[in-house]
Amino acid sequence: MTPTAGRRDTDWWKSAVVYQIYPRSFADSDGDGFGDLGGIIERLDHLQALGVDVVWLSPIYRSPQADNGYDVSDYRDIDPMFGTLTDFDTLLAKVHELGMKLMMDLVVNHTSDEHPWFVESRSSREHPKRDWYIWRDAAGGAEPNNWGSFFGGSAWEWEPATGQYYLHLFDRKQPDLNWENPQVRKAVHDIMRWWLDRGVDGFRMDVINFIAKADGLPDTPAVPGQRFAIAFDGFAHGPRVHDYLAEMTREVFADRDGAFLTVGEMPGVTPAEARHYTDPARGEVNMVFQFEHVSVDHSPTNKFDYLGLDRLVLKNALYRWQEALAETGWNSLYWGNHDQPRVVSRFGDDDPDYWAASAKALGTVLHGMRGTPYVYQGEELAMTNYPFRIPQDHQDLEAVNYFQHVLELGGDEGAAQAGLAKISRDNARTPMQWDAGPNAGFTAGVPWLPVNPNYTWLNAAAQIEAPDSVFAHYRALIRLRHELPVLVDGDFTPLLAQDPQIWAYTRTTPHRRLLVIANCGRDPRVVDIGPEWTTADLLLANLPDTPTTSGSPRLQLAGWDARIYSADARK
Ligand code: TEU
Repeated sequence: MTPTAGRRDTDWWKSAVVYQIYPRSFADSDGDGFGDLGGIIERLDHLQALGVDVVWLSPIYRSPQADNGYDVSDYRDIDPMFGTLTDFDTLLAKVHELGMKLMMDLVVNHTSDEHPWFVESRSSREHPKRDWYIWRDAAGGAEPNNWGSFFGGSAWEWEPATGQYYLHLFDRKQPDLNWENPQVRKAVHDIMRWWLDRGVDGFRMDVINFIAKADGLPDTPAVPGQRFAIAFDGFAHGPRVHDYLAEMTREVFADRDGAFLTVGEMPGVTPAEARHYTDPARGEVNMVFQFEHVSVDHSPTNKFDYLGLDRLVLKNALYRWQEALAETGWNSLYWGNHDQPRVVSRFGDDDPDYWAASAKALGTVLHGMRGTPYVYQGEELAMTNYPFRIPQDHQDLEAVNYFQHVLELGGDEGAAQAGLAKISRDNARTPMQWDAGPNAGFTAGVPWLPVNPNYTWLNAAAQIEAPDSVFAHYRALIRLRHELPVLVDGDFTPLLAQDPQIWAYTRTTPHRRLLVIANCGRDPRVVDIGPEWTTADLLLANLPDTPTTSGSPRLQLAGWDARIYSADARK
């Protein structure tokens, strides 16, 4: 929690580690089966023990919960499921007391259809708020264009009462706001200021690269066999998105003292665009969440079509971003979140023999890179995917809609079920596993989503004190980031770039050089790392009995062996 010495206040987030809480699944204090703010307050010691700097809360605003809170009906209140504004103030004060910061999730590409703005907007074509959303006439008796919703079907919903369609890139209960209307932008700035006045330290902005739609809302190229297609060319990085973000910075942050963090979630963002978004001179956001490395194992047009993992593609996706933002901009580093399957099951090896080592190895290669690392709740324990048996085990609307769609089309149910089990967002949303007691210590009631049955041995209580646990390894990685400026500022240089199994790279400043190396596979490997590392110190290893210095230019790496070596750069 001590920012790296000498760092300017304004970019404190470069040496920070962020922990994401999905409140619904973190800890339940009142026994209703849903996590809540009281539960988070009771578990802050866990975050303190881990040593993270920032807590990011997935949405806790008042919401009908069609998309678990990513459908907001009141931006200035807490959903009763999570508690009250008073609970929020208590939580914020405690987070600050412990020396951490708190980042809110800002969901403003769309609102809930139950938000008063939309209720007014849909009430008549003449209402002043009509233009706050995106309404269009039918085109030849059908949808205005061929844009598909991320959650299946058309992105347009017909409103018989006023005879027009409205746009929703996500669920029909999540209508898109019209950012071209300056009143909409001002309303968003007001919300942000309201939360900053309350004391929050920043915002993670949901799909913020979707807020500016292409002029005229043109059709997107058709995908064979599909009536509707995801129209990235029509809504991602639209004409005025950079203006809107720069305006937001000016309006919300410019005249405010303090150190804030802004992160833009940006599906489909390219490195070149990310350089623009995160160039400090442009004043847009501090960093973005890119999606390249979490898209490598499924079809680009159907995320439930699992294609298998090519480790070289995965590695090079992340390396490419390291190199692209080396001079300008800043990376966020993440393996998982509430939308992605569990990383140890997805990119690691959740067989009991390799589960811990692979989770630690993945943590090592991610936390060794240049950027701000994010830890998604339970990742520090190496929580795994859920053993789904039947399609009805999934609650997420994305999964439910998808299976329904496959049934309607008479598609391959078995393949759909297998894809859901691997990729469904519910994998990451099962309750946090605190201990081996009933419901893993998550709730005294009935959990809203079943606890993963492996909680009997995979839980926080079993790991916090154990010196060789995954938790202990993550704690060590976080401590290193705080202690070593080279992890924050050092240049990144890949080694063995064409080797799919070995992840190796150096980080260098004029004073120090680090070697991060991991064998991401079960087979042992011997790797030549060059004579300059023979006298290096071993800083961190994930397997017992790793030699304290490398000693030889050839490293013998066991399956999922991961190490960080350090050397004086002047020697
Ligand atoms: O996600 C945006 C997004 O594009 C995907 O990651 C999404 O989760 C979906 O899987 C696409 O197939 C953000 C939120 O993180 C997500 O939870 C919300 O459902 C979504 O926006 C809408 O607010």
